[in-house]
Amino acid sequence: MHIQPILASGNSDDDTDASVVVETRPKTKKPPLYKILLLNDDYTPMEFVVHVLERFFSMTHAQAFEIMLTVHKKGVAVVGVFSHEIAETKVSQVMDLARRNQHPLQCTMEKE
Ligand code: TYC
Repeated sequence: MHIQPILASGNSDDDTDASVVVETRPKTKKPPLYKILLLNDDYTPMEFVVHVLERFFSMTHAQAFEIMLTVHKKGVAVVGVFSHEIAETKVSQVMDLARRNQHPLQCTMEKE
């Protein structure tokens, strides 16, 4: 939704136009949020995925195990929702750890 200043305009278009801002509503656009998605694959060990969810998404072991199983069964799950910068950092951290451990785990982000 666009919010614009409300203008009171005397006439339309010339130099004598004495347009005056009579009211503005405060522009408080909420920052967009991004979902982080974890994707299933056939090779990443379940324990590694659980570890990733505990480490980067502050889940308990039980929560992490449950979400890991959801991804395993359904193919994908949202594992968190964050600002763009935080989401980008977490995706990088997950992808980096997976790569360093030679697992094909994939993690992506998309605007909510
Ligand atoms: N499917 C994997 C296995 O059977 C486990 C797994 C779960 C992998 C979640 C990725 O995001 C994932 N070892």
